Amino acid sequence: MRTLIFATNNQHKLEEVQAIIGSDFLLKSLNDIGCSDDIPETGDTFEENASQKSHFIYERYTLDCFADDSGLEIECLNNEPGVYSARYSGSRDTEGNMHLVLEKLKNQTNRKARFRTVISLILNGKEHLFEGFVHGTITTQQSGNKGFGYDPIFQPDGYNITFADMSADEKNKISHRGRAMQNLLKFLHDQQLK
Ligand code: ITT
Repeated sequence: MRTLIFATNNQHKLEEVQAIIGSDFLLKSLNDIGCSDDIPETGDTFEENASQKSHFIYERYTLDCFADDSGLEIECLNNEPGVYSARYSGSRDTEGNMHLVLEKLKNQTNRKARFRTVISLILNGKEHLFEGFVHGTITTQQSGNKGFGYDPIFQPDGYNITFADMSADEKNKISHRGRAMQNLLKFLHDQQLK
């Protein structure tokens, strides 16, 4: 079985990706490889940040690895918070971040948004990028207690519940990260690396 390192410090992302990847690959976390560094993310785009994170690990450990950079893009806010999603309110305070979004969208009728993920995979020293989107709207109040981040205020198109109201399986089937991971898995299967 092939081993892949997922370069993230976000436990929720790790659990989502573990559920998607199933038993086809042995997924190892940064903890599993003894990496406790705060990996820099200084890019202006999801692509740059995902690439920065995967290269950081590859350069130190020379292991096949991937990293995801993701975030929420809100149409009427010129795609903010985007790459600043994790610290939109100035810190990693999920409640504060959601509160700021709801405040900025107060009285806004255009509440269209999307989540986007870019994954950078480094396999045998070569980088491959994968992308996933999910379109939806920002609700007027929080609902649900599952998931993480902005899930309680994001309602995917075609549903009348938020990501935080969904089971992990349901979210993974339609989410930005779920779709980007499906693209990555298809690539690995096509290369017969399973
Ligand atoms: P790593 O960089 O260690 O992977 P992170 O939390 O810093 O973890 P990102 O830089 O990709 O991850 O920041 C993404 C932020 O966007 C994240 O902290 C959440 O606030 C939000 N986000 C990303 N995916 C999300 C999802 O599926 N549901 C809700 N919010 C999400």
